[in-house]
Amino acid sequence: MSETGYRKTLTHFLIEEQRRRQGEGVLTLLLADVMTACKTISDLVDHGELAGALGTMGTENVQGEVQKKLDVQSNELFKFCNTIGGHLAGMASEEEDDVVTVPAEYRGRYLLLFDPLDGSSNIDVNVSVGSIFSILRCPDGIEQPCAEDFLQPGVEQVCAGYTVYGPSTMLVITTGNGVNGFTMDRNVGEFFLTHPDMKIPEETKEFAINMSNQRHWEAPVKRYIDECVQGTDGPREKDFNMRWVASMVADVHRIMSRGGVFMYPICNKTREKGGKLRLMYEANPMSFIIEQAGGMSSTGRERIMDVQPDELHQRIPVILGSKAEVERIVSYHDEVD
Ligand code: AHM
Ligand code: MG
Repeated sequence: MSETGYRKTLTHFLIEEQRRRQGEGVLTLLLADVMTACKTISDLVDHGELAGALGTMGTENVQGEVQKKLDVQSNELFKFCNTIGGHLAGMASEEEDDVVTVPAEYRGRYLLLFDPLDGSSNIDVNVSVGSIFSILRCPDGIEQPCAEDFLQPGVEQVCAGYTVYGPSTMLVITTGNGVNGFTMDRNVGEFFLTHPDMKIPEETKEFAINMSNQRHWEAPVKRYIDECVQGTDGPREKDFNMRWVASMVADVHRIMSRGGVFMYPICNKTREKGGKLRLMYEANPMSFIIEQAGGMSSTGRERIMDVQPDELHQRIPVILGSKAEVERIVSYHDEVD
């Protein structure tokens, strides 16, 4: 907060970041468009059934998942808000089979990837959901990007962020210079800096995993969770707590705030598909944020942001959160591999 008692707006924060980078302001303007999409989705989520936003569409997305009305509306909003700004060469969405093209007259130099409404199984029960996005540079000399142009490892991300539509709507963002959190003032319609320079607490007593998959897990994950559950009677010599919202954005946001580890590991149920969560729309942007906040993100066997993607909708095992915990889980994998 400033001496006057006023908080910095997201726009002012981004302009300061742009000066630091000596950028031209393109990313700042692009993010303003992304924020318009997020603010509008926040409003839809707020109104729920009043906005006719709940329920299913009766359609399936490219992943073969039943689409909720809000999945479809959020996807349309992201595309609409980000097409004519002139900053994007193309978009890719978890809800779309192929790359979303940007008409030639509007084409810019960045690529935007997004999961417009993550955790959509929670929409109809009025539990937190979120949006996740990742920004890459369009490779030089590409007029109209195709899927291959998006297949860049997470280390190439220019920016990543998520918006959690919870009791309050919060945006958490990184441009590679730490992580900052903003809370939306619904009356003013603006995000204000409320959580500067977020760092993941190192000390933790919490884990987040879907325990119903326990019988399908691999030995290293079984061992880690088993040791946590043993509490003061086991090798960790402390009691752990478990939380699972089943909205990655909400679960990761809790870990950003309180520390801990979030896992959707490879298991017998997800092995055929390569994992449950999507590399380009979920794992990479969240990994960028987690690493920038001092945490760690791994498949259990390699750093997620180093993975060279093979396809746009690729799935991947995810283990992220407080560094020492993730290191421990990776070491358990090393011991058996
Ligand atoms: P979605 O993008 O279709 O909403 O699916 C991703 C979500 C994540 O937010 C969450 O961590 C996970 O799926 C929950 O999976 P499960 O229902 O198996 O617990
Ligand atoms: Mg998702």
